[in-house]
Amino acid sequence: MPTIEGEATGDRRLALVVARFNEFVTRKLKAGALQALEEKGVPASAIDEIPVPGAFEIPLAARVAAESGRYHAVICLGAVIRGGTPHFDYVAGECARGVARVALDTGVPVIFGVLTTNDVDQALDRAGGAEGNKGRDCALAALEMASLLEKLKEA
Ligand code: INI
Repeated sequence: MPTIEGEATGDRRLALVVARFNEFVTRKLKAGALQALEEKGVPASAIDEIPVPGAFEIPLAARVAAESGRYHAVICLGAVIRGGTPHFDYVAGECARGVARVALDTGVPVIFGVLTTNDVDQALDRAGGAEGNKGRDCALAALEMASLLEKLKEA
C-alpha cells in the first residue's frame, strides 16, 4: 500500500502569528518554534512574525496571511489561561474554531499552537517545561503539513 507522508524539511516560507496576551508564555512558545525551524534549516529571512493582541485576534491575521499566498504554512501561537470568568471559553473556543476554519477555507496548513490551560503552571509546563514545548511541536507540524500537501497535490 503506498504511503504519502510529509517530511519536516526546511525549504519553506512561514508566518508565525503570536498573541501578546500572556506574553510570558507566548514568548517561550515562539522561542521553541524558532529553535525547531532553525534546526530544520529554515532561514530567519523565511519567517515573518505577526504579533496580535490576543488569541481572539489570531484567526483573522492567520486568514489574511494564508490568503496572501506567501506562506507554505501559518503557525498560530497563544496562551489562553482559565480565570474566574467565562471569557476563557469564548476566547479559547472562537480561536480554535477560527484557526480550523482558516485552514479548511484556504487549503493552507494553519497550525494550532494555542495553549488552553487551567492555570499558569500548566501553561509553563507546555512552553518549554516538563511537558515539552508546544511551539516546537507546531513548527515541526507546519513543515510536515507543508510537505504533505505538496506531495498530495503531486500524487
Ligand atoms: N487572550 C489570550 O490570548 N489569552 C487569554 O487568556 C485571554 N483572556 O483570558 O482573556 C485573552 N483575552 C483577550 C482576547 O484574546 C482579545 O485580545 C480581546 O478580547 C480583544 O478582542
